Amino acid sequence: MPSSPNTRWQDTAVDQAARARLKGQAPRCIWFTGLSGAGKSTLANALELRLHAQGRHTYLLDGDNVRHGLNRDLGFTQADRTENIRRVAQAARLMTDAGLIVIVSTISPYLSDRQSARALFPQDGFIEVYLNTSIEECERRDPKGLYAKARRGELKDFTGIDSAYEPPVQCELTLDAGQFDVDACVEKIIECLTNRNSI
Ligand code: ADX
Repeated sequence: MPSSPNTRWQDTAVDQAARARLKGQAPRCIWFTGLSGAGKSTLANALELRLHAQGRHTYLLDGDNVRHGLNRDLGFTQADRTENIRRVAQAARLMTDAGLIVIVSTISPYLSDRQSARALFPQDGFIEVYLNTSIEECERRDPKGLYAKARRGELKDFTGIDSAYEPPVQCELTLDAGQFDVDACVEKIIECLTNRNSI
């Protein structure tokens, strides 16, 4: 929906199909969701490395990184997270329009926000990967010391502590990153992409 009644969609002579053809790949958005410390960034990195080595043109949108620039004005209230995910999804959408395989790594805790993100892509264009690492395991790892801070009451609205995480009801792939190692998880994602004719 346009923000103003006075704007009009402008078609471009070079379209997504033409851009993708030049790259010899099917544009996709691979969307990681899960708690902080679940292993999303590690896995997203490993996946990008693997796709890059295969000659795929990729880009990784990592929640922490995007919050340094495009989303630096947003915090962690429900409204801010919703806006965070809306912008990340729109950026991912633009990048797939450019012909890229985009990997998104954000907590994206709300079902409805992930649903809105999915709706921006064609049916086979959005692959949601849920890292179901338990809160106990994430808190045990606590790579950034944020769970400890949240428990001490020094960090409000922390996902899994005093802010909700809504797991996917239906997604393309669920990974138990507590059980499988990184290589095995990447393998499962590659298998999923291959089965869906995505790579
Ligand atoms: S999301 O909920 O809006 O999707 P996003 O993935 O962008 O979150 O950012 C999460 C990262 O921000 C975490 O990995 C963590 O490093 C940091 N962070 C800081 N404060 C919070 C908080 N209150 N809840 C969750 N993550 C937080």
